[in-house]
Parts: sequence; C-alpha cells; structure tokens
Amino acid sequence: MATVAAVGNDLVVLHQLKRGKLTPCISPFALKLETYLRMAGIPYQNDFKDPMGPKGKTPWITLNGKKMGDSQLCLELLAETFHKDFSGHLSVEEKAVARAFQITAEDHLYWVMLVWRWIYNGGSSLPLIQSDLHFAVRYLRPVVVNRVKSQVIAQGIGRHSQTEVMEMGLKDLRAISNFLGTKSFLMGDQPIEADCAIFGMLAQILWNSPGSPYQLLFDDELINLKMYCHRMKETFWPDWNQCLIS
Ligand SMILES: N[C@@H](CCC(=O)N[C@@H](CS)C(=O)NCC(=O)O)C(=O)O
Repeated sequence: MATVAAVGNDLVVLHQLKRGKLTPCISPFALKLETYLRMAGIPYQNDFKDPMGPKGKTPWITLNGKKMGDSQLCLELLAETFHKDFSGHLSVEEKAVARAFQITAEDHLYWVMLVWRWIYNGGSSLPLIQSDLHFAVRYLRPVVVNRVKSQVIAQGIGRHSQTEVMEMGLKDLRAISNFLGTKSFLMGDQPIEADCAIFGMLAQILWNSPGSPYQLLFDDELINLKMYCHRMKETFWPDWNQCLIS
C-alpha cells in the first residue's frame, strides 16, 4: 500500500482485488476505474491488500486522504480534481445515449455476468481467472455463492430462469454491438469515460467467463465487441500481459 505521505500529494491509490490471470482486474468496476486513470493520465498506485472500500464494495480510491467508494463516484471525483473531460465534444443527446449504454452494461449486463459466474457456473471458472483470490473468496466460495444468490434475488434477475437471463444478456450485448457498429469507440473516434465502463464489463465476458454461452459469439455476431475490447486494451494497457499473474 502507498505511504501516507504519497497519498497526501494528489496521488491516487486504487484499492482493488489482486490481479487476474486473464485480465488485470477481475472486477468490471476496477477495470473501468484503472482504465480511466490511464486514459486521463492521472498518476496512481494500486493497493491489492485492502480491496473492500467504505461502502463494502470494491474498487475504491484514496485521494488526498479522502476515501471514496463506487467506481463512478471515484471517476467523477477524479475528473473534477484533475480537470478531465473526455465527453465535452458530445451533444447533450449523445451524452444521454452514452449514459444509457453505460447503465445497460453496469446495471443490467453486470447482473447477467454475476449470475453466470457465481450461480450457473458456481464460481468454478475462478481458478482459471484468478489464482490468488482472497481467503474469503477462495475458501468460502459457498458463502460467496449464497451471498450472490441473495443479491440477485433482491435485485430481481435471480428470479428468472437461466434461459431468460442469458437471453437478456444477449440482447444487451446485441444492443451495444449494433450501436457500436464500425465505430472505434462508443461515441466515435475518441474514447470517452463511458468506454471505460463498457470495456470493463465486456472484458469480463470476453476473457473472464470461460465456457459462457456468449463466448463463441465474440468470433461471430459480436466480433465488433471483441475488436473493441482489443482496441481498448491496446490503447490503454500496453503492459496488459505484464500485469497478469500466472
Ligand atoms: N456500483 C459499484 C459496484 C461495485 C461492485 O458491485 N463491486 C463488486 C465486485 S465486482 C463487489 O464489491 N462485490 C462484493 C459484495 O457485493 O459483497 C461501483 O461502480 O464500484
């Protein structure tokens, strides 16, 4: 973890789960936030020891001694502090569309991904994506599975059949794919903040969901999403492979 002196000097500490085997971050929200820090050129340090933040979720940041949870609130605090705006060229309608796609990814597709990872797949793909999970995840997998079960029942998606849920996820992916079309990034030639969120989520499905029913589609109908993920990776993560753990 970064020293207190470093923390107090506009240095961002990004607290998140340990690195993954296939993607640097196994949480879509952490991948979003770390990608944003890179896009914005904001200096940061990672802390992998204390991943759960003030709101009981990961990731979170410390900035000048202030603790902030929630990737979006963190991103907005960073944007304000460091005077960054990657969406300023967009019209209000375009900003609204970008937000709608971000929410589709983070607040709908996320739940599909979560229910697949922890319930339909029972967390069994985890050793493939993360070799060094925290004790609570690695040894208390049934506890985590039960926790996710109650979360998805409360959220609502856990009340549907697996077929229904997977169809909902496919519709989200198709919507993002159709809107992206042949563009390089969500809203055109330049990546914006929402691209970090969408990349964070799509990367979990493309790389971190081995055996998921969507994977074959990334080589077929959803090929532009796969190319998009590779584009984001190449643009912001030239050190991607060095960040992975074996
Ligand atoms: N809206 C939050 C969501 C964060 C979130 O749900 N993180 C998950 C990991 S991907 C988590 O911490 N789950 C633990 C739990 O819910 O107990 C954000 O954008 O940071």
